[in-house]
Formats: sequence, structure tokens, C-alpha cells
Amino acid sequence: MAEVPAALAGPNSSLAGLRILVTGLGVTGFPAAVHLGERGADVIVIDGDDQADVSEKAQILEVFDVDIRRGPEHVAGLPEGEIDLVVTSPGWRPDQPVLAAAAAAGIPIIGEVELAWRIRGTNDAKWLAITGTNGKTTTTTMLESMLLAAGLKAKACGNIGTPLLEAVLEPGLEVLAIELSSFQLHWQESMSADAAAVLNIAPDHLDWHGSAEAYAADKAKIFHNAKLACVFNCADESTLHMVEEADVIEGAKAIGFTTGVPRPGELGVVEELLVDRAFIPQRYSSAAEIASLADVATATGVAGGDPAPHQVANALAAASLARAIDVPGQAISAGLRSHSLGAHRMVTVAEADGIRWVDDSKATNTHAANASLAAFDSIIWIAGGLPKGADFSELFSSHKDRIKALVLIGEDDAAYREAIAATVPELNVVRIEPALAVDSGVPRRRGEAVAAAAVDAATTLAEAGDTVLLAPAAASMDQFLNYNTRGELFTEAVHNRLGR
Ligand code: UMA
Repeated sequence: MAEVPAALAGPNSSLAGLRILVTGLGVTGFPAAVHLGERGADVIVIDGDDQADVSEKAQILEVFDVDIRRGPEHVAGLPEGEIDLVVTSPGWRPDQPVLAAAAAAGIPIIGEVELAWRIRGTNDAKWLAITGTNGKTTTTTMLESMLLAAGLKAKACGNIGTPLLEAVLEPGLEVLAIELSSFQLHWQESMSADAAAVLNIAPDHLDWHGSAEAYAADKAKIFHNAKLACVFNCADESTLHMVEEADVIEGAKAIGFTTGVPRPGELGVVEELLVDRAFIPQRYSSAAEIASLADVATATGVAGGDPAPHQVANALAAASLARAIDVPGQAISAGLRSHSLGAHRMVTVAEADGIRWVDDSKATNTHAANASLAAFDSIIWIAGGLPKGADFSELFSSHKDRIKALVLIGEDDAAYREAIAATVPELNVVRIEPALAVDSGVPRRRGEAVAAAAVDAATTLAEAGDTVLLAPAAASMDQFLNYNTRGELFTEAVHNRLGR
């Protein structure tokens, strides 16, 4: 990375004289622009979207003389004049013209994580960082629950929605449970987390990273300079390789998690219990109980039943990070019992006439949709959206006996069509007309007609014993504001259809 101005270090020093370009006026860009503007930098914020209502943000940024430039013409190249630093939002691909021009001109480019790491100082919080293709958000909220149960002042932040920048500037926090995406990790070099975990790796976001290797390499950066523990998934060898190849601070331990019986150095499951054989002095001869499978069931909304194996793995990953900073076993089980799953993650939104309707809008890639499809027997599958360069063949071939019919949403269906032709050419496919995704002028309602048509189609296909499953295996932004609104509009359409 080209040299980042030294004045950036710490939260308070003056940045007067620096001209900083912030790309994106969303969740990341806004607090970054406020912070840099407050410290006296000459800040320009650019955003390709000139339709969104940003009046409240603009009012605040005006106080710091931040120059806001919106519209496609402002994201086609660098602004005139010298730029000392670019602070970019994660959705901006490295080959976006402004970023490509900045890189070619040797201007340093950093993201929110690098910025937050350099300016941290208002609190002395420990950083516990989590990445992986799937399960990041649930693991992060489980970890936050465990930390709170231990009486620590903790906060979940990062890709989960609360900007990391805000969290490092909040006084009094003791621990940050940080969800990091591959996009965020790409733009950081200096972070030295107290402990870090990679949950699993499957190809995703190939359009952004260019290749599966580049995606994995960005994920692996989370372990760089880890201080206490690098947590990997024993069932996913690539996560172990990342630990083996990482340059860590001397003394940092490699800790595995497994849904089987753990070996020394691992957390795992023995009969009905989650146990620690990594952080206890007697790990070669015994294991310490830290929670039960029943706690994981409670944490994931299936109290009294069996927790899904991937949720047991998520709980063990969260527990590994918590144990790395000496959170006691009681707080781990108590934290799991007080945890609840976020919205749009395999939520049964209705059951009527023997048909179950499930919202798993959070399944934005094939890996997540795979876990979702495996959970039901006879499925009317609602899928489609922005495919991000994925290949869907394996999904169709592995689950062909469960998928009774496909309701295909999304603007571009070519990748799905190809996979179907190659694996299940006889599959009953109902295509939802892409033109239904009209912009109604209210961003949260965009896609409403798509959701209603998909639910109507599923109603005509489903019979008693079937599950109608929204698990798109794709990002939402071609037809919806985001995956949350995709799930909300689906749920609403189901309730309307069932007359509730
Ligand atoms: N924009 C452009 N040109 C571009 C890309 C974006 O002008 O080429 C503009 C958009 O008009 C928008 C702004 O930049 O106004 C948004 O930037 P962004 O897409 O980087 O999103 P943020 O609002 O900053 O939110 C980001 C994360 N979004 C992405 O990574 C796409 C949020 O994760 C995260 O919660 C937030 O920072 C705080 O860290 C969302 C996500 O979908 C939930 N993440 C992906 C995932 O989980 O799979 C990685």
C-alpha cells in the first residue's frame, strides 16, 4: 500500500492540510467523512447515486465543509487536484474507475477497518474478529451475547451494520465483536486482532474479487498479526491452511472447533455438551464443559429440539473467541441462552394447509442456500437474483430429489438456466417476469410485485407436506433494496396471500 499519512494515527490529531476522498455515502462512508471532516481534513465524498435522500447526512457534513458530489459523472474518475488518501466503502470494487485511477496514481487507498485500526484510542477495547462465507452474523451476535453475559461492555459491529469506526470512537467499550466481510478485509493491512476466526470458505463474491483464490486470500488477512488465538474450522481444511500460513504475534495459538469430539487444542462436542480442550491447563487429559447442545437450540430458535450442526459450529467458534480472552464457561452458556437469531435466517413465517413458508432471504450465496435446502424434504424453491459469478449446478444436482419446483426471480436468469439444463432439465420452473421489479419511488418497496408474484406462483405449486423456501442463493440488489427488504416483502406477500 502507498504510504498512509502519519497524521491519521489516533482519534484526535489534526488532519488540516490533507485532502481526502471518501467513496460512498452509505453506512461506511458517512461516519468516515464526519470523522475526517471533524479533524480538519479537506474531505470530498463521491457517490454514483444521486437519487437517494441524503438531506440529513448533508446537513451534518456541511458543518465540516465536506464537499458532497453525487451522480455517475463523479464516479467516472478522480476529482481534479491532488488527493492524499482515499477511504473507500466496501461495496466499491477495486476495478471501479475512481479506485483504479487512484491506485495507478499511487494514492493510498484504505477501507473502514484500516481507518478504524489507525484511529482507535477513545477506548482500549479488545478486537475479536470473525469472517467466513456463512454464519458470520450469527457467530458475531452469539459472541456479543457471551461477552455481555460475562459482564463486559461489548458491542457487535462491522459488516453486521454498526460501523466499526463508530465502535472504536465510543468511550468505555471493553470488547468489540467484529464481523468482517472479504471486501472490508481487502482494504486493510495493519489490524492486529486479539483473536480472529474464519468459519468456512466457499466461493462467493467472485465478481468483486476476480477469483476464488483472491477471495480466500482476502479472508485470510484476518489472521495477520493476531495476538492470542487464530480460530479455524476442523471440517474445512482451507481455514487451517490460512492459520498455518499467517504471520501472527508470537504466542498466538491455533485453535480448532469441531462438531465432533475435540482433540487437545480444540473446542467440540462430547455427547450433549460443548467442551473446551484448548484453553484449560489440563487439556491433554480432560475437557471443560462450557455449554450444552440445548443452549445452542435455545440460541437458534429451536428450544427443545436439536440444533442444526452449522449452528453448533457457529456457537463453538464464538466460544473459542470468548475463551481466548478468558470468558468463563458459565457466561458462554448464559450468553447462548439469551441469544436470538436475526431476521430472515430460516424463519418460518407461516404454516397453513400443511404448507410451511420459510424466509431465508439471508441465503445470498450457494453455500448458504445449500444448508437451507438440506433442511427440508419437499421444496418449492424461490431463488434467483444477482448471481455474483456463481455456478449453481451443484445445488441443483445435490438437492434434485427435494426440489419439486423452482420459482425463479431476479433480473438475469442465465446462470440458473445453464445449471438446470445441465443437471435437472425436466425441473418445473416458473419464471417471474423481471419487468415486475419496477421502482415505485420508495426504495423499501422496490421488488414488492416480484415478491407477490413469486408467492402467487408458489401457492399454485405447493401441496400439503411441502415447504415454500425463499433461499435465493444470490444477492438481492438487482430487484430489491437489500436482503432484509427482500425477506420483508416476501413475508408480507405470504401474509396477504393467506389473508392475515
Ligand atoms: N456506490 C457507488 N459506486 C459503487 C458502489 C457503491 O457509488 O461502485 C455507492 C452507493 O450508491 C451507496 C454507497 O456507495 O450509496 C454504499 O456503499 P457500500 O455498498 O459499500 O455499502 P455501505 O452502505 O457502506 O455498507 C457497507 C456494507 N455493504 C457492502 O459491503 C456492500 C454493509 O454490509 C455493512 O453492514 C456496512 O458497510 C457497515 O460495515 C452489507 C452487505 O451486504 C450488509 N455485506 C456483504 C455481505 O454480507 O455479503 C459483504
